[in-house]
Amino acid sequence: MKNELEIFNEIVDELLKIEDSVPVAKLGAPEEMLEKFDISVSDDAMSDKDLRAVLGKVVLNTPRTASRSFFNQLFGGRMPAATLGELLSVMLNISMYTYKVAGPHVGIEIELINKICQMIGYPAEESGGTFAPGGSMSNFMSVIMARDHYDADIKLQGVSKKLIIYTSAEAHYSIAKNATFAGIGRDNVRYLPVNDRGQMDAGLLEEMIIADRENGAHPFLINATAGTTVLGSFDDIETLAHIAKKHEIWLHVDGAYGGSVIFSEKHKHLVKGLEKADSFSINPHKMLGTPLSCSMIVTKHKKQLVDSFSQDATYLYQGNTDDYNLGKTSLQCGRRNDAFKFWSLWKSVGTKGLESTVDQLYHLADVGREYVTNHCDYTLYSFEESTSVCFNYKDIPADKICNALADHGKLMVGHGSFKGQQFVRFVTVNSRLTETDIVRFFEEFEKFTDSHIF
Ligand code: ABU
Repeated sequence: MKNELEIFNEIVDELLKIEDSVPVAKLGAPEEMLEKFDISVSDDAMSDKDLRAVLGKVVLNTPRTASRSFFNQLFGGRMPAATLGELLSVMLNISMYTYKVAGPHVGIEIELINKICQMIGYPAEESGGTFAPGGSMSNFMSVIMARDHYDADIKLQGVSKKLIIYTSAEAHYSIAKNATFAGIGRDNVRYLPVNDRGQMDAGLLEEMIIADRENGAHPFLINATAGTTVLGSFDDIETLAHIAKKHEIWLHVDGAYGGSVIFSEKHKHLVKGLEKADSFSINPHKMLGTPLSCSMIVTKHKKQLVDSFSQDATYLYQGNTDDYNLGKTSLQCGRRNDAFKFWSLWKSVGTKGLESTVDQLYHLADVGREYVTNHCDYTLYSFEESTSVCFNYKDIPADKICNALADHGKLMVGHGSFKGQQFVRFVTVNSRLTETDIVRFFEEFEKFTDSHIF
């Protein structure tokens, strides 16, 4: 590996330099880009020199998500200690299903799960969780647990009832996909309207549940969102928990984007009532700067997690109690180690450091919102207590500006829409940025937009 590690260091050195000097890689059209490299794999081996050249070229032409000009998706930046943990995980190449092959990493994963459960106020003895390959799959696990909790026979017999999921019109798109995967059907997801701030209108929820029951359907899951993908809005968990309890329906809180507020004294009120939810998902790869993917789901019904996901396999589970064989509560069989990088970060900065990260992201969003409200060419569409700053500039269509910015290698920022209004969605999820970077974004944005015809 010595040679490969040298190549790694050389390429990473180049990457770090170029991230600073040219923060956005000019992509061009896919066909054009793919012609730049010899992408094909062939029968013959390649020399180390040629391999190094092609690897370097690919890396340097890849979108620079850790740069100071990337505001495009709900992740970004590179927390050093988390990256170190990830690199070591790659070297170790373990699979998280058994203690026998994962050793201390089993304890590390359990520690993180227990800590999150404790922070949100789940009872220690009955709670549990796992790492899933992304927020969509964490949400999927909540659907399966809720479904099996409603009717344990489904695990053996399959779905034969019209089961109903309730969520808001602003919920993540995985809810629809997961309804298909779980045998529920996309037509059986009820999308509740949202208020002007993007929060689920819980007033209609009870009526819908009662009507569905009267029509012979089976409401089994309410999916709340803590941080919607566009506005970053938080549903009112307390109210939803009350309805869920009254009607004996599983409540899941999708905190993939905003769930990290649990680390912040200042912002955790946004998930008030979270301890009453049956399950909760959180993506440290979003607000906490941990490399993709790092997603966790925790539940206060560990028994349900085991019932829904355990399956014996004598060729795999050989020795040690199931408490240490994490494959008994996971979605997949072979499972990469997503815990170590988050643990490495947490160890390095402490809970207080993670709190500072969350507070810094909200502060950067305040700086962005303030800029927008103080400059008359802008219209603001998002609200405080969100790390998404949604705006339009001089009424120019947001998609046109965002695409042109990327095509010209200037800035990476995306667009979204809410209630039919399209806008730029600028997200502050890279905590290594400063106020200066936020102001610089707007200045570059204006300079570019004003010098182009849209
Ligand atoms: N869950 C991924 C959302 C991606 C985005 O809105 O940027």
